[in-house]
Amino acid sequence: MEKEKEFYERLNAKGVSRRDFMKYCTFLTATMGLSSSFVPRVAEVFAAPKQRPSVVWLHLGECTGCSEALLRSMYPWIDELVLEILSVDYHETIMTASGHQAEENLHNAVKKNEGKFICVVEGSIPVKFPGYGRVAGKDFIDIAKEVVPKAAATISIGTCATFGGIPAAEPNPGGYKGVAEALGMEGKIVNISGCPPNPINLVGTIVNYLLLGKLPALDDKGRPLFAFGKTIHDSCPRRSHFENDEFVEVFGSEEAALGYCLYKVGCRGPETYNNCAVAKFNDGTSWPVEAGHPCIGCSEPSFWDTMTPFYEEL
Ligand code: FSX
Ligand code: SF4
Ligand code: F3S
Repeated sequence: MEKEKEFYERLNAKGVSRRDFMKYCTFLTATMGLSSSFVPRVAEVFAAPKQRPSVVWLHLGECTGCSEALLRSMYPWIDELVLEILSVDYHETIMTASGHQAEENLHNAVKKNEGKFICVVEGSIPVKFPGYGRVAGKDFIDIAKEVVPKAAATISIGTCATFGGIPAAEPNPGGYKGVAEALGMEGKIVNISGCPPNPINLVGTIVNYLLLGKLPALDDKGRPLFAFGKTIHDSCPRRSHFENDEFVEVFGSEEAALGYCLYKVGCRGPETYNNCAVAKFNDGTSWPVEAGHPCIGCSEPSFWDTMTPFYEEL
């Protein structure tokens, strides 16, 4: 109780009311596909955490947009909430340590918490020329082989880590692959795709794990069904225009101003699985199609090769 009181006091000091926090928990619970009866238990995961699992966050071949998405564009205080329920022991972007000290943190975290830590991997792995990507003189593939099998659970975040992403685009000279494929661990790693991915889907996966003691159910590509069970097209607010043959053919046109369907200017929503229409980005502000931009299929494998040329009808 005392812990919970302190938590709400800390939130208050950041200008976040209990009401805002409960609103967030309601949104998160719904995104996770749980009934509203779970809202108080989801709130408790943050307010009175029973455990604070160690997290080792690896950066491989990527642009760091995934970390940026988590740390900057969500509710301004979500990063702090995540830091309250997790002990992030290694994260190259946000840790203060550098050089040998950083390396030491990584080894200590893995050794001390073997079989218990959560590994989050951002970025893909070059397998043809492993030396294309290195940290501290070590190839990405060796870092991943050393850390990932020792984690209690591994989450690949972003399309690079899940399916290879932009680094793996044709002609892919380095032979980049997603983490599960590079390590031969398909089906054993949770894939949260998207370039960038939506942070709420990472938070939902972790809260699911802390609340229910297990990872969420996955689709055949290793993605949580709560987020990737439907296509963009299934939940698109422009869908009625699609059904009525009302299409945007030119950007900036009257049809575009009327919010017509973006299929003819290249929308890949019908073949892209993700919850962008419901979860939205930037504090639930908007998402590509709402902003008038077609979905480019950024959460599907090989999207850079199979969904291009962008802006052209399928
Ligand atoms: Fe990839 Fe993450 Fe795209 Fe970037 O780091 S999923 S390039 S948005 O951000 O890995
Ligand atoms: Fe489907 Fe895209 Fe049209 Fe939305 S804008 S209805 S996702 S084709
Ligand atoms: Fe990506 Fe399409 Fe969503 S481009 S961010 S999956 S709308």
